[in-house]
Amino acid sequence: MGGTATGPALFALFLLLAGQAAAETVAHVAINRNLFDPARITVSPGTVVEWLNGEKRTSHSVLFEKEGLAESERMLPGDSWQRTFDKPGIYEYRCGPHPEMRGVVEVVP
Ligand SMILES: [Cu+2]
Repeated sequence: MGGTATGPALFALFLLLAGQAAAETVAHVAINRNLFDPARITVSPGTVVEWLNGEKRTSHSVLFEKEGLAESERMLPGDSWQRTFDKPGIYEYRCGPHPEMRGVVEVVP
């Protein structure tokens, strides 16, 4: 009987670890009327930020210009784009085609 408990115990451990991996936090930023909403968002390290273009016609992007990163793909209405933020810091961004559209992601431990 001694060996039979190992399987269930390992399975329980697997479920625990799988549950932790699935507990990824996603924060949402909407894009409407040529604005990021909210324009400033504060998240914990490891958070996935998802931008969703809620416009009817206008396409937008997310560009972290100061970091020298490539512009996101253009988001057509209904499209979304994600970035995971692992390190604490202040990440300013703007929209590629609309430089006046600005936002900030603040990552705080
Ligand atoms: Cu835009």
